[in-house]
Amino acid sequence: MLNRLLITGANGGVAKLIYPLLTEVASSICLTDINKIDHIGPNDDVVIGDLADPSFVNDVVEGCDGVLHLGGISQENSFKNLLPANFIGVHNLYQAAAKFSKPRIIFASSNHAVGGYRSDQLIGANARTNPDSYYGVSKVFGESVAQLYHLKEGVETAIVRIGSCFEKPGDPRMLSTWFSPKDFASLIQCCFDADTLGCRIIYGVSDNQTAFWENDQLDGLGWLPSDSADSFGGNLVGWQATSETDGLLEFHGGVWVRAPLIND
Ligand code: 15L
Repeated sequence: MLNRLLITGANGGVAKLIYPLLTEVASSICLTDINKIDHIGPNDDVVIGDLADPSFVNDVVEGCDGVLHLGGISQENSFKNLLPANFIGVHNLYQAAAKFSKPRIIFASSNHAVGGYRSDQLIGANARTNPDSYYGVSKVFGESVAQLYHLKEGVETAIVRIGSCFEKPGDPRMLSTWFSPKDFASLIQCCFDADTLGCRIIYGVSDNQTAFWENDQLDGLGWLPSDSADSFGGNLVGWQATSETDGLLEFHGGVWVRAPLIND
């Protein structure tokens, strides 16, 4: 068990889903976000701040023996808007990790780092990156920083290319990309428990029959997903096709692939 886990982006949707499932991961958790955080356990504390500020990041990383990095903008945006948290923030995190006790990091990357592949292409962890958005580019950048800090400083990272982490699959694409919060929480536990993690790429996806990704870097982790979108039997309550969902099933990244770049 970790002594102190840092969770960045603790006010985000994924953090809210998995935080209650992390009770066995650490004796105490430090929750950080740029916005106010409501949920908090008895042994946990909250620090509000900006990932783009290196002194804030140093303060929260110091004393932690594990980091779950969920922070940053989680949707497509302009390069300018993504720059502070998604690029500078991730760099600040790795600098701080190297400076203090080199906590193991779970880096929440995204399927949008490889979103440009077509849906009939099954890819493994070594496939070339193929971002579908500036957001995807920011995740590719974070993955590269993780790799660099492993090489130069020995900081270990599980790069988790998250598919769609929601309570349930919400559209037909998610029957392929869904990652149950329970499977993500068990992956986090296994990554912190493993004797050696190194720096590896793991697809954050449940055991969905039509998944686009092959998890070929799981050696020694003892993790396999136990949920599956198949169990919903294609039952997507509330989903309706609209002109905005055209092409949803064409690419790994869904409709993000054909969306115009946001430039400002
Ligand atoms: C992501 O990376 C986003 O953060 C999330 O909101 C979803 O859009 C997800 O990918 C997805 O592709 O379903």
